[in-house]
Amino acid sequence: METILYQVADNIATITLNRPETLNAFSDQMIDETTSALKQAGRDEAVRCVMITGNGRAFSSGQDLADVTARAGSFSIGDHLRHGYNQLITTMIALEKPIIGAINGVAAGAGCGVALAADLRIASDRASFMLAFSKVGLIPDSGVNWLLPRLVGYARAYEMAITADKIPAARAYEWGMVNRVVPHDQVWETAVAWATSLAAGPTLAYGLTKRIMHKTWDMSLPEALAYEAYLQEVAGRSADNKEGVRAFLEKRAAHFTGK
Ligand code: T3D
Repeated sequence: METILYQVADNIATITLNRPETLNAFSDQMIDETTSALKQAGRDEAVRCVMITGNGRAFSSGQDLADVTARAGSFSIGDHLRHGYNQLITTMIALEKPIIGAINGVAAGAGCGVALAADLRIASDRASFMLAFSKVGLIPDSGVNWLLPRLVGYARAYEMAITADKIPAARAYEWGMVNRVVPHDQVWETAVAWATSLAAGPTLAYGLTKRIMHKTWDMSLPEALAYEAYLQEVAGRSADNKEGVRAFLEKRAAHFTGK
């Protein structure tokens, strides 16, 4: 990996976007490496929580605009999305382990899309979110049109898209885009503390919860209830369910294995 750092320790995989000279703009290589790292975290049984952050003062400034100018006239942005960002966002949503975004600075354009595709966001009080797409004459992509209105509602999402205004962390919290805002120097330790706690949790149940919460958006109530019964059957057969019940009855902390 040349554009990101990938590290696994204490059941937590950490992905650090690492092109600080461009505010961690996404080159094709960084899109591919981030996607590969997420897939690797998904396959690795030792990984029970994933963290994603940016090196330097930004989370990510989105698509590398210097690369855009080097494109041939026949270049297809649609294909670029299909083969790049769409794979990245789909991998994040399909990864059945919690992903924490430690949002250390500005998250713009596709960088905002990646931040929103994390399951939980802890933002530095210096962070901001910006749908920079319209500034370069584009529509939002990288899942933003699906993710953002669900978090903040259509009017706020549309406003962010057409103004490209920077939404500071405090307002993002008020709008429901982030779970916590902490002083800048505490963002990393807060994210690690949360990840450590999640990595000791019932990983299978966390993963199935992520799956069902995404799937039920498009379901009727009867379909959602049926799907709950189906997945609860799976969770109910897990070692963690047995351990959780036993631990409650024995009045002790549960020791979950994630299985
Ligand atoms: O094309 C497709 O495939 C479709 C996909 C599109 C997805 C998208 O993400 S479209 C949106 C692309 N992103 C942007 O339009 C954001 C561009 N950046 C900015 O607006 C600003 O940089 C920020 C608001 C993010 C931060 O502003 P500021 O003032 O804190 O920093 P800065 O001075 O603008 O940037 C610092 C350096 O990073 C600077 O380089 P230099 O002058 O120090 O050598 C700047 O050029 C570089 N940089 C920032 N963003 C990008 C970038 N370099 C390449 N690509 C960038 N996106």
